[in-house]
Amino acid sequence: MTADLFEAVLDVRPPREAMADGAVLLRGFAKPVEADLIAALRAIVAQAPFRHMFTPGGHQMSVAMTNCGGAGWVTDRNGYRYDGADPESGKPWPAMPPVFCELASQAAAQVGFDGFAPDACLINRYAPGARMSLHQDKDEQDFSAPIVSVSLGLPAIFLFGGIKRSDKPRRYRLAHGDVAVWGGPSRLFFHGVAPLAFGEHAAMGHQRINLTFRKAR
Ligand code: MD3
Ligand code: FE
Repeated sequence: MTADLFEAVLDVRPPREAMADGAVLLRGFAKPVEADLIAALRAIVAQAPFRHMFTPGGHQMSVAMTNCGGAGWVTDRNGYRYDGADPESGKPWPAMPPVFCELASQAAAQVGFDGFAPDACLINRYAPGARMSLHQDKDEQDFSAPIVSVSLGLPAIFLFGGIKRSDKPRRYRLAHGDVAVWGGPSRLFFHGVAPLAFGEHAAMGHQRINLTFRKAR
């Protein structure tokens, strides 16, 4: 408790933390471009609004999603897939803004994945109570490319398991501006997000947004 209070006041957490082999958390890495990210996000959502997709099992997701880039991740009664077009509009997903692509590529390079050029950016919106159950990201063609995630708005508890579903997840707090890179052996690790706690963030309000950059094709 006292240690947590000191950490909150002094912000003594290290800027870079290894979570697993190939998985690195870069705290605050997106802060220098946060205003540009938020402006670009607004423009994307005006073209391709957030929606609650259905899983193949028929459940509606608590997380609302949209995409930008050449390939967008979608789920419906037919399954999970990448689609070049937004099924709601029939139009291509909005282009990936240069500030998104450059941030993802620079974060990957920090961790030793040079030349990361994502073609997909899934944008997840969590309202309080929204969660993502434990899963693997395996709808992509090439698992040698890492995944980069950028957290904005309210903090979340990220659950990071192992290669087996039964591996006990460790918990990491992901806050506004944090960027994580998941490559190498950790690329196929199970992971999820605990139900979002209520709160208010100065720039983002009552929500958490996560940008997940992937090489899908
Ligand atoms: C670890 N999103 O969209 S991003 C997802 O915060 C997803 O919205 C979460 O999991 C979110 O699929 C977590 C962090 C993340 C993304 C992919 C990973 C962590 C990962 C792939 C392998 C291991
Ligand atoms: Fe995932």
